[in-house]
Amino acid sequence: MVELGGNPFTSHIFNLFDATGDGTLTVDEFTAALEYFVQLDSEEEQYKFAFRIYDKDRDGFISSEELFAVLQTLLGSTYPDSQLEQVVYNTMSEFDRDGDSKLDLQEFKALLSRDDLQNKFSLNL
Ligand SMILES: [Ca+2]
Ligand SMILES: [Ca+2]
Repeated sequence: MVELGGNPFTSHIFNLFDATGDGTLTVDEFTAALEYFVQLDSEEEQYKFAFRIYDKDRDGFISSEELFAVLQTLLGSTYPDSQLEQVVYNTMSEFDRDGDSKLDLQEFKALLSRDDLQNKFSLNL
């Protein structure tokens, strides 16, 4: 049983993953969600699915705050906020190609296409 805190990201991810709707996320539900993700037909579908998880206000962009929120949920128990902020900063510096301080789907794809980052971002799911 995975218990997550009461922040907005939590309810968002519950809506996506909490099959029983009981407000908690079982390991089975989490595994099922990940299997669904892996089995999505095309790479394009996988990217869009992942993008939806990060883009919690659904404005079509991943902001620094949204990226940080995901990292904190996934890695917050392992790494201090200061380190996660550094990851967000480095990520934005490298992948925000048009300089609007947000990642669009194309920029996000470039991010996920990097093998080392893919491991970093998905390892602890
Ligand atoms: Ca957004
Ligand atoms: Ca951008």
